[in-house]
Order: sequence, then C-alpha cells, then structure tokens
Amino acid sequence: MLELKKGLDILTEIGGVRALDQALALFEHTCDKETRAKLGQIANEEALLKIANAIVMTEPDAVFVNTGSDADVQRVREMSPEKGEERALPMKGHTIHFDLPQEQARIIDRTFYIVNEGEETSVLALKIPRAEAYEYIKTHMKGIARGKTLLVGFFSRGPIGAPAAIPALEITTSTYVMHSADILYRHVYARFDQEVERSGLFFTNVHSEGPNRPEDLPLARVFMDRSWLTTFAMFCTYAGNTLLLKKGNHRFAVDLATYFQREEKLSEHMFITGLTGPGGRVTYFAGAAPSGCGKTTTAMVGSHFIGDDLAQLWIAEDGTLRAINPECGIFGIVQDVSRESDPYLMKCLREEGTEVIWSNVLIDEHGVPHWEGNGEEPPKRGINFQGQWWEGKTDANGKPIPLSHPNARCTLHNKAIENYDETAAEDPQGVVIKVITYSGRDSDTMPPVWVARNPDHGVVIGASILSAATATEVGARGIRRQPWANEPFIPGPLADYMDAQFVFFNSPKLKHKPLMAGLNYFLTHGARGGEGTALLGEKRDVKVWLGWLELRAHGEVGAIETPIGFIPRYEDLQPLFASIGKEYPRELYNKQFALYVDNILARIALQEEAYRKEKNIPARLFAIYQEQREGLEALEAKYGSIVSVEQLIEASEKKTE
Ligand code: SPV
Ligand code: MN
Repeated sequence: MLELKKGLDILTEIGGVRALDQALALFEHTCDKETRAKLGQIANEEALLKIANAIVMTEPDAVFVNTGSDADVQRVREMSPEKGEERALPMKGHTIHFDLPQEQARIIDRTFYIVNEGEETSVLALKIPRAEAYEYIKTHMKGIARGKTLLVGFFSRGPIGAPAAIPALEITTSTYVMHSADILYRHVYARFDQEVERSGLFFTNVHSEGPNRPEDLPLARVFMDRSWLTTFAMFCTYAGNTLLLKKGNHRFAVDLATYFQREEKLSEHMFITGLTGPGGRVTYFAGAAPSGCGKTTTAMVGSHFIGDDLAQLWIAEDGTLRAINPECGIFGIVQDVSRESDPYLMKCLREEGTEVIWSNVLIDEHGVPHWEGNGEEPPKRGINFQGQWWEGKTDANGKPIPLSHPNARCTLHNKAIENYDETAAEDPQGVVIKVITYSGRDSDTMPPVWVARNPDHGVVIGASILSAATATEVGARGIRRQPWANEPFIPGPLADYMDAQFVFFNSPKLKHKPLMAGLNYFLTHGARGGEGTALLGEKRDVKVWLGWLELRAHGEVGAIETPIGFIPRYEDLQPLFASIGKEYPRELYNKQFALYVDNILARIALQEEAYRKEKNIPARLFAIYQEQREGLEALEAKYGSIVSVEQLIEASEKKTE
C-alpha cells in the first residue's frame, strides 16, 4: 500500500529550506523584483518551499515566474529561440525543436520510481531505493541550472475547479518544456492557492536538460517520487521525459485513484471525444490505446473532440460517468498524418494561424516541416533529428535513416482544431461518458468491434490489450501485453489497479453504466484467409465502428451474442458504411466478424499465463477467462475452429430458445 509523505523529501533535504521566512529571504537575493512580486501572490507555503528548494538545488542565474499572462507566455516564446532550444520557421507561430538523436522517445531504461523499503511497484517498472535516488539527484542536479534561468509555472491538470483536476508546479530550465506546457496545460497561477485547497494536494516537477550533450545521455534519469508527488528529470529534453506534467503526473494520478479514491475516480491513458448521433445528440467516448496505436486519429474522428491522450474519470452525484481532459493541447505523433486521414489536424499544420512546436521532423531548405506518410511529395534533403539528411542517407550500420523519426511530434493547442468542443472541454462538470473503448494492435485475433456483456467482461477487455512495440519508447521491441494501454504508467502492482477497475465499474453509485467495448483496426487479409499483411479495414472505417457503438449505447441496434461479447449485425453496419460513402460487401463483414476460436483461445491462454505469474490478481479475471473459454470451446466442438457469423447467430438463437 502506498503511503504519501513517507521517507525523506529529497527536494527539501537537498535544498534545506524548511521555513517560509527562509524561503522569502532566499527569493530576496535570487529573484528580481518582478519575480518576487509574482511569488508574493502565492500564499501556499508548501509550494513556496518547493520553489525555494529547487532554486537552492539547481542554482540558476535567474528565476522567471510564468503566470500565464500574455506577456509571460510571449516572453517564454521568445526565450526559446534566443537560447537555441527552438528555431522559428517561416510559417508564423511555428518552431522546430530537436531532441538528441539518441533521445527520441521515453527513456524507459532510465526511468525509475523512487521507493521506500518494502514498497511494491509494478513488476514491469524500474525502481530505485530512496537513499540512492537522493544521492543521484544531489550529485547531478546540484548546480545543474548554473548559467541558466529557472522557469516556474503553476498549472492545472484539468479545467479549474473540476473534481478530478489537480494543480501542479513545473520547474525547469528548458524554455522548450515551458513553452510546451503553455500550449498543453491550463495556467492556474491566479487560483493556485484555492485549487490546492480544493484538491488537497499538488504535484511538483523539477527538470533541467543540463548541457544537453549526447555524452551526458547515459546519465539522464527520470525519477518519480510517489510518496512526495515530485518528479526529477535531468540531462534530457524529449517531452515524454521532461514535461512531467504529462506522464509523470499521470502516474501519480493513477496512484491516487488506485489507492485513495477507489470507487470514485480513475486516471486513464484515454482519448475523449464526442460523436454526433441521430437527431444531433452528442455521445461522448473515452478510449484507451497504447502509445503509437492511433489514439489521436480515433479521437479526431469525433465531431466533438475533447482530448487525445489522458482522461480523469469520476462518478458524479447523478450516477453518471464523467471525464475531463487534464490537458488542453496535443503532443501528437505526426507520422501518417495526412489530409485524407486527419483533415482537421492537417489544416492546423499546413495553414497559417496555429502555434505549433514541431519536434524531430525534417525541415527542408525552405523551412517547411515534412514527415513520413503525410501523402505529400517528400523533399530530397533537409535537416532532421540526425542532422543533415538526404534521400538514401544511411546510418553507421548501413540502415536507411528515415526522413523523420517515427515518434516525431507536433505540439498545438486544441483550440486550433476545428472539431474541438471547447465549451465541453472546459466544463468543470466534465462530459458524460457513455462508451469506453479499448484497442491495441492485433493483426490476427479479435474482430474490429465487440461489446462486453457486463462490467466484469469490460474490465477484462482492458486487461487484455495487446500491441506490437511502437516508436514511443527507446529500444522497445516485439509484441507486448498492454493492460488498459496504461501499463507503462501504473506505478503499483497491476493487481491493485485491476481491483480498482472492477470496483469502479461495478459500483452501485455508477447508475448509468457505460458500454465497454474492444476495438481492433489491425486485422490483416493474411489472417482471414487471404494473402499478405494489408489491412482489411481503412482508417476511415473508425467512424463506422464508433457510430455503431453510439447506436448501441442508446439501445438502437441489436447485436449477436458470442462468448467474447456482442458483435454487430451486418444490416446495422451497412448503412453506416454508406454514410461514409463506402460499400460494405458482406464478404468483408464475414471475414471481419467470423470468430477465429483457436486464436482467441491462444490469446486467453497467453494472458492467463502472464497474470498467473503476478501476485494477488483478482479471481474475477480468471473466472471471466474461464467463462469465455468454455463458450468458445463449445462453439469449436460444434462448428470447428473458424465460426462464421451465421453459425454465431445460430448458436446464440439456440441459447435463448
Ligand atoms: C505517449 O507516448 O503515450 C505519449 C507521448 O503520449 S509521451 O509524452 O512520450 O508519453
Ligand atoms: Mn500517451
């Protein structure tokens, strides 16, 4: 069980500032008058002490407080090109930032949870004892900001005042990190004290890129102190490692939900988006997908986009499931973003009027960004994450260097995106979630969409996500289990998190249960009796799967019951395909929705085996797997290992007779 404020508070221990008068005296000689005046507006003593200790530890030449005022935000924008962390591009408001070639993604091999003795963490995460972390931080962060300005921002992870919003401090020497925070998060400087009072806590993030040289990268670390809700990051710049308001604080939010807000809240790696259904009604979805598996694209399919990465969920007084986006912008992968697949995003990226920080794309000789899979004519040369680039350039091993890194990204405010539902996104009451989706990258097993028959089965869909490794983690390879697509961000044992999921979705307080569904866009022809690895579906089909779920959530379409859950009937899908201008041959439907029982059974066996190795996994998970296995085996005994939709219908009719 996690305990807060346990063990030595590393930041305070290194800084040594323990009283307010000490902090104020320190501000007196380390901050100019304007900065002191800004800090003077903050009454929360704990926050002032954190800032003071960060100053003592990092020893900056100057301190800049970013209040979120137009002038402060503008100053941060200007500092970045001055310092060289970003370069202005010809398109107004666009800049490019490059991370070091070896740091193009989250450095999972150097990311650690700081733990107290006897504390358990996820078996898949790295941990470091508190005393060792203390030594490391003291050795490497002491004086790390010399010659630099330390930037301090006060942010809210969510619309201010929302029950699930949490305030956070971002303290960094990186102008790129602060500029990104300005775009991705809401400032809460003016209401920081009240918000800490309301939420009962705040997160603290301290980062410095140091000299930002490749030779320092082995020393780079991301440390997350679960007990003191404080992150430390050093010698790195990639936002997933440094802008710890994002995944660092998401991890803390997962802990809080799991250990202190059971049956009240969840903190998920999910998009939030609304889809317009019949009569103009808007139905909101929250959907989990592992990094690099099309989460942003799915979110953008909605008519009322809210967020593409994170969701804070809670059960409201009226028994509905609510969600807010802790962020207000996207840090999205650009690979394969094209006019055809992502028209709204493309407009922001290719037409003037949006502030965009590009990272790790190719910049051509005209200062125009390019990336793989954008559907445009690629340039022959330019500058990318590896330096000068030309068509056919290879690395030291003779491997072609891609035009842009697969994890190259764009950072922009959601306001710029045409389908952004700003009113709903900023509502502290959140949006009512009627559908939860779970998706991975699965080429041969699960159908494009299926709906859990009850909350337990829904939780098991989340527990069973699987995906191929993506470019979002340095060095990741192979097929990975991706429970809830949140696994990399679950600090404690998976069993605790799973238990919290069962409790939450079965809670009698959750009077309006959401539909819980699996999605899979990655079935290939080869896996369904054809040839090759080409996909059976297209990106634009996502609208159909979501559209069907929308109707199902309102009880307006029937479905075929199978051991894994409910699947759509052909006659309900066909008009949805027609509405996106596509024919939907019955033959394709038959391929997509026939159950390949052996594959599913093998999948269940794989998941079970892995979960049996972990301690304290709720028995309910195994009971659901068992129930599904029995159903599948009965089908197989009767129809063989490939069960057609017709046979599924026959079997389900038999059952109800
Ligand atoms: C992800 O990889 O899931 C992201 C980007 O959303 S990062 O900030 O690196 O986590
Ligand atoms: Mn993510």
